[in-house]
Amino acid sequence: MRLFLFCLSHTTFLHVYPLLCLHFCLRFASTFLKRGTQRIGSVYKKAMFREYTDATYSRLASRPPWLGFLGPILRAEVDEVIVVRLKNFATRSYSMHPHGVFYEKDTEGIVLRHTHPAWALYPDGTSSKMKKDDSVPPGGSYTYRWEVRPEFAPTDGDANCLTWVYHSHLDAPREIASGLIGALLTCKKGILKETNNPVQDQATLESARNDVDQDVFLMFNVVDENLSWYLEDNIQNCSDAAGVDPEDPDFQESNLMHGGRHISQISVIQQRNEIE
Ligand SMILES: [Cu+2]
Repeated sequence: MRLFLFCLSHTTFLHVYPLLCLHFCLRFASTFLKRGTQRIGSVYKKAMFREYTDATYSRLASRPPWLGFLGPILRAEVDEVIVVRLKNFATRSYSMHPHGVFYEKDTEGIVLRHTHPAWALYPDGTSSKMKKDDSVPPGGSYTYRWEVRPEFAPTDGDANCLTWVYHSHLDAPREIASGLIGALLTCKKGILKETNNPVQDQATLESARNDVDQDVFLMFNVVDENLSWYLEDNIQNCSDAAGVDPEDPDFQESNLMHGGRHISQISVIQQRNEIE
């Protein structure tokens, strides 16, 4: 069994663009990064998954800087069970929903909303007890239990680990844009070391795996901050917040974070390789 202690909390997040950028590129980037009286710029409030090393959630686990706003990396081998104790320190209800593992209805972590009022909640046929996983309120806790059953394992022709994701799933597009997503790996037997947490300090990274020196995770996407639950909070940080029109196409474009932190991760990783 691999036990993970997670919490959800708010933070501000700086979207960083590639270091290897020429003048033209910088001008282009200013559309998205430059702060203005009616432009948020490059610093956004986010909700993020964070891992702790103690049951009272007082000691944050260290994490590699290239992880950006991604949540902690969850890794488990076939026949293992992932147990996540989630505590919600955010101001909204959230959940954790995994891909690539087996779960029962009480650890599915999904609310599916439907346009018809009668389908306001995912009609999964479960009772209130079985719905506690769907939505963890602010201050609330829930324990998720996910199994890496043999039928979910990498096949002989696959890589040693399959890469999946987990994310909050009350309103998945909005919550992923808010920051609530991370990587989940299911691996063949013997691939993982005992600990899931490979980071000793900011500079020293030790692989959590026996088969590679380092595994690094990049998420290539456009983070649409217009979808974030914290858009209104972010607008309030503009000096002319009252003048911001959230429907203005130029304003909306300024909130598209292309690759966000994750493109810059490549530079960080390249620099590290050059040093080595
Ligand atoms: Cu999903």
